Parts: sequence; structure tokens; C-alpha cells
Amino acid sequence: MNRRKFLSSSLATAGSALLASRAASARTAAGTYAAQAQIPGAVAPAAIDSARFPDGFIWGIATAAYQVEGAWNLDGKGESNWDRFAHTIGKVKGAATADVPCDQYHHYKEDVAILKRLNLKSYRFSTAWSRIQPTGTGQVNQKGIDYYSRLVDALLEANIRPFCTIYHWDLPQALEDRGGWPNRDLASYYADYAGILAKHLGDRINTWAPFNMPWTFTYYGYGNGVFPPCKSDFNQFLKAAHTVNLAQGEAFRSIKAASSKATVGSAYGMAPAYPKTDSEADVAATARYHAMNNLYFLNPAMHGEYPKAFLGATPYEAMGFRPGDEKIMKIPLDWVGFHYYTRRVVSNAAGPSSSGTGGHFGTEVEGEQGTSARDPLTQIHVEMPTEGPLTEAGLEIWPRGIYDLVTQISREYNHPIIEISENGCCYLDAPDQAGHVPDQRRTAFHQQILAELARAITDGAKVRAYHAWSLVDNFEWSEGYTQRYGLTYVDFRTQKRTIKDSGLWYGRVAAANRLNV
Ligand code: IFM
Repeated sequence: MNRRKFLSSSLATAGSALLASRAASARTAAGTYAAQAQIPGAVAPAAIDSARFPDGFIWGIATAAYQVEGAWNLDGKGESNWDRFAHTIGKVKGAATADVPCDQYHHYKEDVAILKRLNLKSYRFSTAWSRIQPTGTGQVNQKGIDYYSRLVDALLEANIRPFCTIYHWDLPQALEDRGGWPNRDLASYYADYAGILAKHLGDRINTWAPFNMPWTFTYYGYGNGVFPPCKSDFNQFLKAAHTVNLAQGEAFRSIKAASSKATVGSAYGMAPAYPKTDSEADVAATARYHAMNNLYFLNPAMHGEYPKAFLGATPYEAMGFRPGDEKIMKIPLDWVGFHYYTRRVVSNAAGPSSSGTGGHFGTEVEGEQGTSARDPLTQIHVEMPTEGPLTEAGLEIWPRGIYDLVTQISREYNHPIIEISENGCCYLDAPDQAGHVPDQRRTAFHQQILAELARAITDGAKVRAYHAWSLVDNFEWSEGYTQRYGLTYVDFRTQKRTIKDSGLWYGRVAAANRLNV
């Protein structure tokens, strides 16, 4: 067995032992402790046993419209940029499409029943813009509103909080044809769309996040060309990111104007960054990574200004920044939501800028080849470390990362209310002959991360919610169906759902508010 496989299976062993009843696990505990002690970055089982969460802590789970809904052209829905991309041969692994991924459009009642069975109190889903406004502006498609209305009613009936992400990457193709996010006009189109949602659903939804992982879709879409519309131009990325910051500000106001009980937060992708060496240059490069990848959309909201992400001056002209934009961007977020998956190691770039070349598929993979810079202006070199065990998507498991990230954001933004909007891992476990999905590695993963989250809470971070990614196996963007993140297994041929062992464990955690269940 190679080292990587050994570590991965050790973690699984640890997870399965912890799943067993305490009496039954007494015999294996010594072995489990020994196994974990050998895993770089692993949390001691005693910390899992003693982890506690505040009363009322919100246990939730997340999905995204394009990854689960299907019904891509039903009931008046318009084409999105991801429909166009997935329908283009060669873009998605296995020529897969999301025309019918988990068909949640028709199976939403079944999915809400799973949420209820797992004692979950928050469902983070996203709305498809092109279902609400087929071409991104103008006329509202009532059938689209009706679908989300049915979903929200079913959630409320099951006593589950609807948490709506307004945009999780699927842009109406008609707006991509008008230049996409680098076109500043999209800020006000987007604010109209957000206002429509708040007008029709804001009587029942009070938790809104404007954008999922804004750095990822702007950089991958316009900076390195991995996501639609496949442009690789750093200046286009800068413009797209600025439009999104304006859109976030304008949408905040249109949501609040339409719904007095709305609270608006975020669903940013973040990764704690560690300098490769103690050198001043690497420490400064790590700060630039943090500013660009973690704070580029949070700081404009909280303070009305861009964080210091560039080696030189902030390139306002290239961004299309106009006087007064700082006021549009500045919005007092009611809470701060972000995801944690894995960490990064950062150094000062030694080689020339890659200017956005190089394709890195997957939403959490951005390591660079050699020592060249990821882009011409931040001049950073980013590595995906492999010291800890890797998931089957190749991401390092580093539980301490969530502690470091949460406490850093807490310190830097004066202890805001925090929601973990996503965390999850890819493993391909499938039903066994008895129809169970024994995915101990996923259970161990969440258990470890959650123990570190509990430690951050004990140390003062005001974290009120955790959302596992994801309710169901689904369409993993450019990776198609080659990666499974669900706590529920989906047979994509029949749409049969099977709650995995990790899902059953998570349901017990949600009921007991502790991890050793
Ligand atoms: O599936 C994605 C999701 O859409 C955004 N965050 C990361 C997940 C796993 O890669």
C-alpha cells in the first residue's frame, strides 16, 4: 500500500471506529489513536469526543441549482452559460451535461423529506437566473417563481430555513452574449433579478447570499478560461470582479427594499494560506493571496475598498473603477458566510507571469506549475499541499485550516456572525449488496473539520451554522459525474436516492449537537 492510500485508509479506520458505539469502540480505541497519530494534520479523537456546539447551532446542507435541478429547458427556462458550455463537446469530462442531474425540479419533495429525516435546519440552495428571467432582463417567468415558491413552502413546512444563494455560476447565455460579467451593465441587471426574487419570495426567505464563490467564477471564467465563457485575460477578470462587487452592493439594496425581514450575507470561497518559507517575500505574497482570494469581495462590502492584493498599486483603471463606486460597493453585511475545503501554500513568484494560462479543473484546485506567477499583478505562486491525506478529488484534508481561517476572519472583521456555507469531500463509495453506502472516510472528514470548528467557537468565533456539501451527489462542473460529494448517493440512471452512512451520522450530529454519536 503506498503512503497516500495508507493515510486515507487510516483515516477511514478512525472514522469507522468513531462511528461505533462507545462500548464497542473501547477495544479499537487504542488502534484508532495510534492510526490518527500517524496522520499529518489529524485531530485527536479526544477533541472529537469533547467538541461542543452552542445551543441553537444551525446544522445545514447545501446544493446549487445547476448541479441538481435539471429541467434545463422546461417551463420557460432560458439557456444559461453552463448549458451552452456543457453542450459543447470537449468541455466537460465524459461529455456529461446537467440536463437532468438529480432532477430536483421534480424530486424536491423527496429531497426535503431527506433533509427532515436528517434533522437539518437549513437548506442552502440557489436559484437559476434564467429560470426567473430567461434572457437575464425584462419579463419574469412566473413558472420559475412558482417552482422556487413550492420548494420554499415545502422547506418551511418541514421547519427548515430556506437559505437562498442568488447566483451560483449559471448566467443567462443572453447576458454572456452581451459581454458577461466584464460588462458593467450586469450589476444593475443582477440587482433587478435579486429584487424580483425578494419581492416574490422575501415573505418566506430571510437568509440571502448574493454570490457563490465570486473569485472562482470570475477568475475561471475570464482570467484563466477554465469555466465559461473560457476567456483568459487578466484585465477581463479585473473588470468582471469589479462588476460583481457593484452587483453585490446594488443587490443588497434591492433585496432590503423588497423585503423588510431580509438578512444578506455571503457564500465566499476561502482558503487559509500559509507562507512557503519565513522570508519576507513569501509572507507578503501570502497576504496578497488572502486579499485576492479571500477578501476581494468581502472587504469592498465591509469597508468600501479593495484589499491590498497587488504587488503594485490597485489597477483601478483596468478594473473600470469610477468615482463613487466605493459607495455602491459598501454594504454592511448582516453576517459573513464562507466555505472551507482545503488550504494553500503560497510563495512569491520567481518566474514570469503566466497571464492566466494553464487550466486547472475542479473548483478547489489552483496550483501552478513550476515557480511562475499565477497572474501578472499579484505575482504569487500557489501550491496545493499534499502533506495530509487526499480525498478522491485530490484535495488535502487539513482540519486545522478551518480553525485558522475562521479565527483570522473573526479577528480581521471585528467578530462578525459567521456561517460556514460549504464544506465537503469527494469519495466514490457506492451502495453495497445490502443497499448501504459505508462511506466512513466522509464521516471522518466532517468529524475532524467540525472538531476544529468547535475549537474556533470555544475560542470566541461567532459561528452560528455549518452547511455540508452536498445533500446529494450531483454534477461537478467540468468534472461531470466523476466526483461524488453527496451525503446521499444518487443513481443517476434511476434517480434513486440512498442516504449514505455519513448522512445518517450527520443526522445524529444535528439532533445531538455533538460529534461522538
Ligand atoms: O460542487 C462545488 C460547488 O459548486 C462549489 N463549491 C465546491 C463544490 C465542490 O467542488
